[in-house]
Amino acid sequence: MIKFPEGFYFGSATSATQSEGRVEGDGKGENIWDLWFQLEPYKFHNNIGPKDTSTIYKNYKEDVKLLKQTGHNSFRTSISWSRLFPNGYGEINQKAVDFYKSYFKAIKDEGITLFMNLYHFDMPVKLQEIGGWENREVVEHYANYAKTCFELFGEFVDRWFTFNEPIVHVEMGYLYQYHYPMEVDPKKAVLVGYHTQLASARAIEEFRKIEKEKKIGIVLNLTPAIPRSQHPSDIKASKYAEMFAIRSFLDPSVKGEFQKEFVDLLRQNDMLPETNFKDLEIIKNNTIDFLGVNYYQPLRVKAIKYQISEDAIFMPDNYYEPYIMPGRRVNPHRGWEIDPSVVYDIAIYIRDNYGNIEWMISENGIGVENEAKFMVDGKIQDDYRIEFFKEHLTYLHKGIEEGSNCIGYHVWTFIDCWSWLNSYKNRYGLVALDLETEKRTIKKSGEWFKKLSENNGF
Ligand code: BGP
Repeated sequence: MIKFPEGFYFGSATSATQSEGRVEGDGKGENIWDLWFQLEPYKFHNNIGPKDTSTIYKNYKEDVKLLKQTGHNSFRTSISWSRLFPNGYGEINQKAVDFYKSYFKAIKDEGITLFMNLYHFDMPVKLQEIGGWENREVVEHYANYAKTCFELFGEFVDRWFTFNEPIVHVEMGYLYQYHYPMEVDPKKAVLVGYHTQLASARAIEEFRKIEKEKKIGIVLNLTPAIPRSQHPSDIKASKYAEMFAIRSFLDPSVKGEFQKEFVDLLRQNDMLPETNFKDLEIIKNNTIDFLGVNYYQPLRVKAIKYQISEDAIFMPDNYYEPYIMPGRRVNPHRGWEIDPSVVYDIAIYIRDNYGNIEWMISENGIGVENEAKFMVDGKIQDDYRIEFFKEHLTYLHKGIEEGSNCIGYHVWTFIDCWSWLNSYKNRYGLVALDLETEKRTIKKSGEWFKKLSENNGF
């Protein structure tokens, strides 16, 4: 049997926008997802927008019972900035305060450790209108929002995260057009990334003034880049991939400093934002206590094939190309490679390069389309999901045995949730959601997860 350390966190993660849903009169302000859906609904799978997410806003009392029934000893969600501050700052929405207090208290009453994230891709529209993360003022609005959350909800929250996968809103919003505002502007992308890192540090600074015992971290999607071969060109490409995709946030978050080669590269390309010494000091002095790692797929890369033209726009993939390995194992619904052994690599990478900082798997899961076809007697028999978890946990355990300081494993996700542009195409939940009736039914994996948590292993 594979046994995890005493007190290991087993649970799941979700986010506010993906799970809460909206009801008339809830007082929530709009975020960029609400706006984008109004502007271009056809971009969203089956035209389902952020209003119609898993309805936790209405059903949280029942849902908290399901957390217990699926063996959660811990759970992560996020606070919706635009629900709490409809304008991003200023007046607070009292209905949001009441909802979150009651929701979080219900979770605590079940004895579940609560992890709370402050930002999951969801910029309030009012702040996007003044430039979003491009604007230094927004950093201060975020710091104020964070401080307000620590004050209002600190009694219920055990551990905090400042951001979920910050590289995503940088790359998807400002380089690759999968998130609003869908720009292609590398200089802005760098500025947005820099302000995001600064915002994370500012939140930590506020946290330290209020909270002396509890811990705060950041969730990153970090996987060591795997070069196609040991050829020096492929290895060089993998270093670039890590520089952009991983170390850009990992180094300043854990070590308080940006990677020197990264700063040099940005400088050579005239991409560096204006910085002031004080802001860099804030980043230096406010590093994280622990790290969340979201892992879905390996980052395989190879050397670029052609010389980049002089006119080319500065892009990360001018320096490395994704490598589609022949014979790779793939989840056809999402198109993502499956390689559980990378969990072990992550464990060792953090152990050896980042001072063996405390960390956890904060998301891992498999999204499957048309899951209803696996229904037998009203229950989804998702054995593939159980296998997926077991394989990843086996490699995680190996990393822990070899000294990596991992404290938990959270799956994505609790109840089938809305997945950005993919809406409800792929289902990830331990609990199935019927979109018509809002009925929740525990899947086979949810039952298995309960045993996993009770036995602290499998
Ligand atoms: C992570 C995000 C989640 C979630 C998950 C699954 O990167 O933090 O919000 O969406 O990916 O991905 P997707 O929903 O795109 O299938």
